[in-house]
Amino acid sequence: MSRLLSALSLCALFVSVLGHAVVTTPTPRAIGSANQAACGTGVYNSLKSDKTGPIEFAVAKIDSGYNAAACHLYFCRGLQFDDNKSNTRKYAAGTVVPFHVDLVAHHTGRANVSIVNLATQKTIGAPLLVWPVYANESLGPSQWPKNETDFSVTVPNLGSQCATAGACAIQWWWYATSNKQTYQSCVDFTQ
Ligand SMILES: [Cu+2]
Repeated sequence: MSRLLSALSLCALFVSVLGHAVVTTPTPRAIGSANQAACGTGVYNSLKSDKTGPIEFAVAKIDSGYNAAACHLYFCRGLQFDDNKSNTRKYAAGTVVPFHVDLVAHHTGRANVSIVNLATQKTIGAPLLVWPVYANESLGPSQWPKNETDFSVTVPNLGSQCATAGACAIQWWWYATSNKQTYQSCVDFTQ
């Protein structure tokens, strides 16, 4: 019994310490030196320590090296295009893009996938996909909806808005209302 209890508390410890979700397909923006320059070492180290961790953990590490004009933690997780110039792809209108999310821990919230304008930091058009309820923590593994971790979005015709690398990304966004934590991954593309 005591062994079971300690195993359970170890598990709870892992759930609270380890992070929570990140897109793994397509390969999303990664962290690099441009993030450290913009966000400061405290934020950089926090983001780097766990790519699935909530943005709020990094916000708690903001130090004097944080440049609010350059590091937008609640947009693409503060990860910078300059660190990801070699990781952009081209999506013609109508391209169906398969996604996989590594969902490490469930916290009930809501989520969506949108195309974002990287200059204005606003969404372009309606979300491509919306989950009114996401990662419902009251469900067991056998009940987890498969489309929370494996889904596809169809890239619309964006005119000329996304012609230049660094203009647009697809952003996966999850806000866990149950613990007030935010998760984002961005996939840079041109059209
Ligand atoms: Cu979590």
